[in-house]
Order: sequence, then structure tokens, then C-alpha cells
Amino acid sequence: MLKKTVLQKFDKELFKNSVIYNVKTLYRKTLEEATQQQIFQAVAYAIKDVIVDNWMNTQKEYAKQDPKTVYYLSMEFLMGRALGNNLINLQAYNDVAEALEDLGIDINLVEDQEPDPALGNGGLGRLAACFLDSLTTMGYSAYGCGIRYRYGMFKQEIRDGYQIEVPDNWLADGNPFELRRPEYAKEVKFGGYVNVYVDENGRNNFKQEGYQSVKAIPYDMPIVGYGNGIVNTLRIWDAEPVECFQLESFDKGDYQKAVEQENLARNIVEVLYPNDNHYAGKELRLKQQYFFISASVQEAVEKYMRKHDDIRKFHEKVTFQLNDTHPTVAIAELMRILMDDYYLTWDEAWAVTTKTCAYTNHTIMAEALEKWPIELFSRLLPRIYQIVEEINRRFIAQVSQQYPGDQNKIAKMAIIYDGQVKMAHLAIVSGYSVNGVARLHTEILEKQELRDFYEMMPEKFNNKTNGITQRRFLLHGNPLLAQWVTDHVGNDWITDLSKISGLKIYAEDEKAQQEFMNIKYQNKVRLARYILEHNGVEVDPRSIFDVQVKRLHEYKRQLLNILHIMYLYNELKNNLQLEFYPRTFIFGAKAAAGYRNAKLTIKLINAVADVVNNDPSIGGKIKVVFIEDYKVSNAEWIFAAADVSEQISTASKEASGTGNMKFMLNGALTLGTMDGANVEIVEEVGMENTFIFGLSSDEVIRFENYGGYNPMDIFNNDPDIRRVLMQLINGTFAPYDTELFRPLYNSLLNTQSTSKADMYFILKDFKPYAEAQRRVEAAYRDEANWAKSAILNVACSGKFSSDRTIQEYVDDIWHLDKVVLPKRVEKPKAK
Ligand code: 7GP
Repeated sequence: MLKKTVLQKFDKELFKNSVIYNVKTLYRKTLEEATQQQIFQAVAYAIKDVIVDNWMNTQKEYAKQDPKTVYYLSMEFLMGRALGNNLINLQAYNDVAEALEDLGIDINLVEDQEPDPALGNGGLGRLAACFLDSLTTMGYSAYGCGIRYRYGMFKQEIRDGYQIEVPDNWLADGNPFELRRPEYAKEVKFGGYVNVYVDENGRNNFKQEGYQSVKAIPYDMPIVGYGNGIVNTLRIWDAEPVECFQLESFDKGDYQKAVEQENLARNIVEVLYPNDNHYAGKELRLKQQYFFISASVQEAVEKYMRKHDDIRKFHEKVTFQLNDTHPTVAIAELMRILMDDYYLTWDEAWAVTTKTCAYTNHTIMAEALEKWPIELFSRLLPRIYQIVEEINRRFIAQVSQQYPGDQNKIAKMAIIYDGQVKMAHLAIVSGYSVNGVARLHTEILEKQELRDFYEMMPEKFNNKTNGITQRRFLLHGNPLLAQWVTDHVGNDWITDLSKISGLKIYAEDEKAQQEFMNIKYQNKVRLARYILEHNGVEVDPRSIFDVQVKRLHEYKRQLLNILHIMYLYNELKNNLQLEFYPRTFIFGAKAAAGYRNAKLTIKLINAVADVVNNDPSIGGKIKVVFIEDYKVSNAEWIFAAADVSEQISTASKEASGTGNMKFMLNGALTLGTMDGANVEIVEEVGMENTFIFGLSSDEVIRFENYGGYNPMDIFNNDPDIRRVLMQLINGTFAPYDTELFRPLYNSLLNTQSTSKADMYFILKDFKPYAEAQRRVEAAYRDEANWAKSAILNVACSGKFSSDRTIQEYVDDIWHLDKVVLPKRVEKPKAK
């Protein structure tokens, strides 16, 4: 590649030459001959060249300053496309766009060639990606550690209204931004048994024998900080067989083992489990967890020991953040390495481990709690299991001492109980911090879900309300609004979102209101074009864009939304003269492949869309659109175009939500329940600039504790609701199969043997929701007032930057050192 780099002063000609050069050396083509994909690759390599310089420089500076480092351990990193984001953070987006234009290339088309690295399901994985952006922009030393899945989150196609899962071969054209680092490969061992040998010093040596192993190979992806020259690393591990298949093994009688090892390596990183907020208990999933954790922890320890000599002080330079319980085996793996490889005593190893590991909880949904059967856990990870048993034994002794004679405490708090290893308990007992992701969520953890632990160790508990990066979700996703914000308050908001509050004084300014609404309109036109291209549905950008995009889950209540649309349609049909402001209801959601009711809800949305969109009698007043394959890249456009943000989960169930914040930042008004971070959004922007409805979390929890409520009472007494429910089973939306939606009907009304009727209080909240929707319509008719509220939403979104969240993690949990790169002096050029 070309030698001279650094975009600090962007050299347009150099960049153009670099692209042309890359197309030539990579593909033996000229720009005119190259495909769009090849041009994307050439541009990406030109940018990578710049990034790598900054990357090396950053790592050199880290080596010098030796700052404390956080390892963010996560099964998921939902990064989204890198090219545009990297250009934004290099402050080179406009320059590069211009340079490409000179070459006759549209930067949007180039960006559109990049597959979304979808190594995550939803909120938890996207949060990890936002955190890496903030950590780097704020100058903290950080590694993201995860898995390089060959297949990320499946691509969703809608055929005949049904979701079809298509494999996401995101690496098909190669990933130009990554670097393979075979020199840091690690061996990870599975199975076998543990033998104890007494060594010459009289110490017990534990050795895992008869195991199978896999070689973990790291691939590094650069994380570019905004405007500061800092580049951190996302390290994702690929698996390879320890040795190539050798005929030799056959002779040794190890043929079977060689085949098995080869298969293990092939399978382990094959695919991301597509479950959000749900635990499936698959053996391969536990293998994935230990695979990337063992490799990451080994590397963290080795890296530390390359510069320090006392492993007992590991925690002074390193901290591990466990992104939910998925990486919790890190606790036992660190204990193992400290004791078995560095000969620390149990107490010494425990002292280090309990000051290194911290745990974030992301859900209270019971079905998401990880509990591994002992049989499986101990067979796969024999040495790790021994260590967990010992942690458990000591912890139980402690509980018995603190609560003498209270067997119930032990039953509720033990790490190993009922034949299962409870990962959340292990994380809480062995870590120094336990945090929830929004104030309400943390309160529920303390008072309900984790109450016993909170009572025993209150000092560990803390809240860290989630956040999002404004660099991707405003600066990149909504350039028009970003420019408008900058025109009014300057550009400090890009790295300090609290500055966006300067917009407040424009909320009542007529000119500002018009400009704002005009930008929103243009973004709606952009989305309408996308919808026409991808869905073949025409939508009117002058209608209210009412949007619910997130994973499909019963607790998120997309069903409430679509039932309400059915109700509105009935109202309109009853009275075609009804005053009705045209509305476009937009959905986007993937359902876990095995989640029947979720998939059926997608079908229902599409079935309703079919009828409503094609009924000329309602004059296009209601449109329903299901956007196929909701993902980070189209999300950026969707948030920018939304008027109404649907955040309608059953109160107490959504730990935080982060989409709610992205909508707010883009000036959509929240229609929601008092759940998760919605509570804090309302607190920031004021109730009057939101539409809040429904049961409170206390009310929901009270109902749950008293065995639910009876939805039949509502069904019997409310003809509107009854009509909508009957339409689920009388063929209104499925004339060819009247029974199609019966399972949804049953979930609301029938006390099936397995679950309670209407567990998520959809019928209970239905009328309050409809009433809130009427308020939305009335408010939208008053355009000036709507614009005021929308501007205030943008202006009050400062709290929800992930920069704020990260600073709180740093101050209260991690205690990292801030790194500042020395100003680089441009050397005078020799003549
Ligand atoms: C999600 C929560 O559902 C969401 O409310 C929150 O904003 C997000 O984490 C980030 O904290 N949880 C998951 O995605 C998930 O799978 C189970 O949690 C482990």
C-alpha cells in the first residue's frame, strides 16, 4: 500500500491514488472495470491504512503509559457497518465523499456494499458496540473480546408474510478491516478428566488429561475514536483444529479423536445463537462460551505478565466486565490460571479474581437465566467445575454463618443447586460489582429478583443506565439533523452530548420548528424510498410515521400494537367519514427461529398489512409496513425518519431499552409504558412531551404475585376488544385458514396448561394504549406544538449518550486511567 498516510490533514489526491492503486493490486482492474464491491474493498483498504498507523501509535502509547485496561467480555458485538463510522470518527467523511465524487463514485453506494457484521442479536450486543465507541473516543484502554462467528444473525426474508431465516455469510467477500493475529493463538481444552500430582514442593498440581483441544486464533478489528487518534481493539476469536488432520494419528489409534477435534474446531464458531432474552441450554453454546473466555483470559494474563512481574497485582491493571452471564466462566478460568499456572493459593487467587470481575445484568426475564446441568458442565469443563464447586462450598459456609439454620437461603442463593450451576449466582458471588442497566431495572433487581444477594452484599450493587453513541445514531445516521444541531449549538455535542441542551431555547422558535419539521420530512422521504425499493409498498411521508423496531418478543408487545391497528381499522370501516390523521405503522423485528408466537405475530402484522393497505375504501389513511431484515444499517435511517417511538413493553420487563434513546435523539416522541429507561426519558423531557400509558411495574408485579388477572372479564365487557379478538379466529385476516392465529388468541384468553392467559397484560393495557394513541393524533395536528416537543426531545437526550454511561462505569467500577496521545509534530519535509 501507499506509504504516506494520516488523514490529519486530508490529502485528497493521495487518497484517490490509493483507491485506484488498491483496485489495481487487489483485482488487476481499473476503477471503471471494478464492481461496486471491489470499489468498497479498495476504499476500505485505503482507510485501513490510515487507521493502522493510529492503531500502532495508540498501542505504543499504551505500552508507555501502562493504563488500566477493561476487557469487555461479550458473546455479542452488534457492530453494524464499519466504513462510514470509521470515516465519521476520523473526521474524514465529507472529504472522502468529495474525493470519491471526483472519481465518479457515490459514497452511499460504496457504504451499501458492506455487509453488516451482525455478531449479535439485539440490545445487549448493540450496547457492547456503543460502549467500544465511547471508551475509545474518551481515551480509555479497552478490548472487546468475543467470537468471530462464521455466520452472524440470520438475514430475514419475508415470504408470503412469514419470516424465512437465511444464513448470513458476512465473510463471503472477506472483511477488509480485520487483521488475523496467529502469533497470539491459544489452546483451549475441553473434556477429559483431572488428575492431581504432588510436585517436588509438596504442592498439589491439577492436570486436565484426556481432553480435546481447539486452537483459538484472534482477529482484531480496529475501534476508531472520534477525532483523537486513538484506536482500540475488538478481538474476536476464530477456531482451528490444533493440528492438521494427520494420518499418523490413525496409526496411534487416535483416529477417532483427531476427527472429533477437527469437528469441534469446525463447529464451535459456526453460528451465533439467534435468541434474544432467552436461554436454550445447548451444549455447543457452553463450548462457545468457554472457548472465547479461555482464550481471552489467557491472553489478558500473558499480556499483563509481559510487562509486570507480580500476578497478585493483576487487578490493578486489568478489569473484566461480564456482559450478562454468558462470559461468567471467566471467573473460574482466571482462578484456574492463577492457581494451576502461577501457583497462587486459593486465597491469593480469590483475592485477585474478586477484584477483577464485574457483572452486568441485562434482563429479569426468567427464561433468560443461564443454568447449566451439572452433568454437562462437569463433563465439558472438569477442572472449571471443580473450582466452581469450591467457590460454592465456601459461599454456602458463609451463608450458613450469616443466616444460621436458614436452609431456604441456601436453596435460593447457592451457586450449585438442584443439579444445576447457576451462572448469575456465580457472577454475583465472585465479582466486585453487580449492575442493572436502568434505574428501575436495578431497583427491581435489588427488591425482587436478587433481593437475597442485595441484602447480603449491598455494596456490590449499582445502576448504570444504558446509553447510545451519538456519533453513529445522529452524526452518521441523520446528517441533516446533525448539521442543524451544529448550526444552532456548535459541534461540541459530538463528544459531549450534554451540550445538545442548548437547543432548548429554539423549541418555541417558529423558524427552528419549520426547519426541524422539514428535516424530518426529508428523512421520511428517504425512508419511504427505502420502503418502496425493499417492500414495494408506497407510503406517504406526510403521514405520521409510527415505528416499532426491536426484536420480536411477547414482552415487547408488538401484538398490542397490531391489535390496536386492527381496532383502528374497524373504527374507520364503521365510519368512513371519521376524522383520522393518516398514519404509517412501521415494524421491523426478527424473531428467534424457534419462537412460535413471535413468528406468528410477524405473519399477523403482514396479514393485516395486506388487507389494510389494499382496501381502497379507507383512502390510504392507514398503512402498515413490515421492514424486512431490521439491522443496524437500516435502523439508522428508520430512527431518523420516525415521528412516534413505540416503547410499549409490559412494565417491569424491559430492562432498559436503547432504541428508545435513539428515537429520542432523532426527535421522535415516545409512546410508552413506565418501563426501563423510558422512566428516565420522561424525567428528562417531561411527561408532556411523551405519551405514557398503562400499568406501572408495581402494578404488574402485584398482579403477578397474586396469580395474574382474568382477561375474560375484559373480553366479556369490551365489545371493541372482543371484536378484534374474534377477528383473530374468524378468518378476517386469514380467510384461507381461520385457525391460523388461534395460538395468539389462546395466549391472550385461554388458560392453557403451560402458561397463564395474557401474561403480558395486553388486554389490560389495550384501552389505555388506544387512548394514548388518540392523544398522539391530536398532538400531531398541532404542528408547531409537535415540533416544539420533538425539538425538546432532541435537546433533552444528553443523558443518554453512552459517553455518560461509560464515564460512570469508569468512575464507579473500573477506575481506568485516561490516555491522551501526545500531539504529533509534523516533521518538516526534506526538499
Ligand atoms: C437487553 C434488554 O432486553 C434491553 O432492555 C437492554 O436495553 C439491553 O439488553 C442492553 O442492556 N437484553 C438482551 O438483549 C438479552 O439478551 C439476556 O438479555 C441475556
